[in-house]
Amino acid sequence: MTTRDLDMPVTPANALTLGDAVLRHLVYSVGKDQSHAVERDWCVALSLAIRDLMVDGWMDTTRRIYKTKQKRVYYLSMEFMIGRLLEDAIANMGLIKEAKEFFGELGLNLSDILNSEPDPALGNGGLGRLAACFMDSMATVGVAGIGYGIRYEHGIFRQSFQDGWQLEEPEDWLVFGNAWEFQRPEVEYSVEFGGSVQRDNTGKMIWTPSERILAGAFDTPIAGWGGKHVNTLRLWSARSAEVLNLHQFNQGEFMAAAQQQVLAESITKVLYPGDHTAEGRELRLKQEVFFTSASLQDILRRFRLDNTNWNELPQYAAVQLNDTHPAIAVPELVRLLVDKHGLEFVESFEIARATLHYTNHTLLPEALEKWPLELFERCLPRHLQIIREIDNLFAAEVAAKYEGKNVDPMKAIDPHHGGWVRMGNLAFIGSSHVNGVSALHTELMKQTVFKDLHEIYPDRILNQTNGITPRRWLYECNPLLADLITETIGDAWVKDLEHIAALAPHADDKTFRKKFAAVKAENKVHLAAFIKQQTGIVVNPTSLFDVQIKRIHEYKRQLLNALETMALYNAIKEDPSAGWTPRVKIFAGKAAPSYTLAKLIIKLINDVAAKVNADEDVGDLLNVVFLPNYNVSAAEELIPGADLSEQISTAGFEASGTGNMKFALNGALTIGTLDGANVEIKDHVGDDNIFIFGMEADEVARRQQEGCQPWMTVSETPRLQEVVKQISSGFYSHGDTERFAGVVDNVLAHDYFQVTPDFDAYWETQRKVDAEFKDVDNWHRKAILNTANMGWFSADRTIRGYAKDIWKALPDEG
Ligand code: 26V
Repeated sequence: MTTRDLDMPVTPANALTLGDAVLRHLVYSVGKDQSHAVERDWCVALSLAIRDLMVDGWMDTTRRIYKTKQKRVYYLSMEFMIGRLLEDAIANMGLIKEAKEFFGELGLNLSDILNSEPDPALGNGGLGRLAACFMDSMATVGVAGIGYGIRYEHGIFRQSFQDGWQLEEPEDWLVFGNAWEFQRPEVEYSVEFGGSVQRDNTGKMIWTPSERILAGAFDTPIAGWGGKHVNTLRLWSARSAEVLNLHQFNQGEFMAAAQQQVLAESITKVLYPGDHTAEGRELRLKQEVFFTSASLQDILRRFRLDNTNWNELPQYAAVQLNDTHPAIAVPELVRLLVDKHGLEFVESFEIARATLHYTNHTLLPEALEKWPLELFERCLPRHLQIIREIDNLFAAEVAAKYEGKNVDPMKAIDPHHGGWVRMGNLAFIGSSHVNGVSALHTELMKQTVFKDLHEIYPDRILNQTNGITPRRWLYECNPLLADLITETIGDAWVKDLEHIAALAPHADDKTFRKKFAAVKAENKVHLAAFIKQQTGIVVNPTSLFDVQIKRIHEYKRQLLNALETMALYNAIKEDPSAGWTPRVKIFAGKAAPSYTLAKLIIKLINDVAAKVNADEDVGDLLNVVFLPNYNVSAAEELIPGADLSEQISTAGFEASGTGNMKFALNGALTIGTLDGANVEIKDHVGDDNIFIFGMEADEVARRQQEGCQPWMTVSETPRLQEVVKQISSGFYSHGDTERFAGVVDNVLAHDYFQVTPDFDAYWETQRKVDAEFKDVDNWHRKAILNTANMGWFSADRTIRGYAKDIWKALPDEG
């Protein structure tokens, strides 16, 4: 045995070649030799080797931030849809080529190894994926960012289909451990619930909680492009304050002894998938308080390391609230300052308001959080008191400015209708900036949900249109296109996507168009293989690949797409030789487990797929595919192979969309409504290179208010009428006339999301798509112009916008 020389300097990770480092980890960390290692083992060994390389940059970054007192940005989010981390880390560290070569020499395929990593899906959809893109961009731009969230033991459910119906099974991303995280047992905070509040003899409020849960930190380093700036994603895991009731255990009451622990740990057990049971709601509120309180305690501790003046907090820390889920930060920060640090209430509120900023991500009434007062009284009595005081302060502020203004509808607490805490109002009142996520959405925020508050604080609302990281969403997911772009204009676009504009002139170059077309063709062959492997369905890779992938929701109108598919099927059947453009309709997305209609729409699409795909008269002219278990990894497979991107939400309802940006960047043309960021995408790619149809937001709002008669519209839309008749007569359900009654009833009697009045415009526009796809060379010219004109939609631009307008945090230039 060798003895260790304690004075020996630590060998920096970069002293080894990547290959040697991987082999060392395979043996000494994974405990396997090469001959027995399976892909997962290589994946862990490679992750650890790359992580080592990131650690030096991570520590340098931290030291630099402390030294320069760079302002820190804290991104509080219930969701981080990070997806697999290994390829991202290798790419950002500039080691893709080296890794490929190393495994090549061993006769192994890097992409098989990358695919063996579990996909952490700690989110529901767009809001969570945006948080992940922001982490990448903050590190690339040099913002001193820390992401705070929850280390869910189980991310969003795994979706499969049984006879076409959605089945939900628990997801298990941590089952083989997590190579990326560093557990920090010493970083632990107590988060309290319940109990009562009493005034002591000095007049101070004393909260005696009845429940205490500990939050423990797990850190994941997030490297920016080039690996120089490395930020942290800190996720909290819950633990009982009481380890085990040994007394009960010794009495043989094993279940009771462990109960406290099980209850406490249930807080971070599972991601909330958006259902609405009473027990579920209480757990969700506790999750929100849990991670928000732990994060704020951590932020204050860090601030106190080198600062004693609380009034300087906003100068050194900006806290971004990702939707209202962490809005409890408003009273919690005030509570920490008043109850724990002895500040006055008014001063504390001023500090909190100057530190906090709130992003709104939806105008849908059911997604705007509100909690029963009763629940707050029971779980958070001290916070409720503080919210009442904030409301009073707010009312006084308004009264001083506008005499006679009725503030009640704007307050955080609504004492009527049974009593509610309105989290959107609370977040607005307690933040210095409130932002929307696309130009249209921000405008609608001002006109609708926050109309009154906007009148009082006209400078508070501003826009920051969403963006996506070009590293994951082009460089990594589409290596063929990335290589072609780099070969043509150089590689500056990876770090600064605005450089991709240099591609535009090449749209007029026939040779380049050919190369671009060859890349798309190869990506489609790859996607066809993926579809076959996932579903068994064989599709023709030369068909038009028409893709709609996102959460299943009425406002996103997968139903409109499905109805058009059925109408197209009828038309093809009627005249198969009419020169149709062969098309594959590809769907993917999860429905919330309790969202009955969304689940019925999935079943309908699966039933349509079964019928259409089996019809030999139709053959390759139309195929329908619903891929199970949509997640970040599936998106990375699908997007590079798409020709057409479906962004067909009811105008006024999609706050931004970010999938729309990913498709356009990868050279798919969009068919879409003037909704969310589609409006800005159209402005950038040009009217000729996008297919816009349907009603605009103001018309939709007018029709919804007037109340329309969808059955009349259906009767005036023959193609749609026929399809609705077929569905009700059991055409897609083996004669079962009841199965889709819920869908038919919705279309005919309610149609809140205006599928029927947009149907014809959508049909006509799809036929325009058919015609344009026939001129394949011109199609590719437009596709190139989409890619070339998407530079502005980099999340780096978005982050710079937040840094300048909201956080006032200068990036670290390195
Ligand atoms: C609401 C709820 C309510 C029930 C429990 C689970 C749950 C989870 C999340 C939400 C809020 C959803 C808001 C959201 O994801 N909005 C999306 O945000 C994207 C990023 O800004 C944007 O691109 C999408 O248009 C928007 O729908």
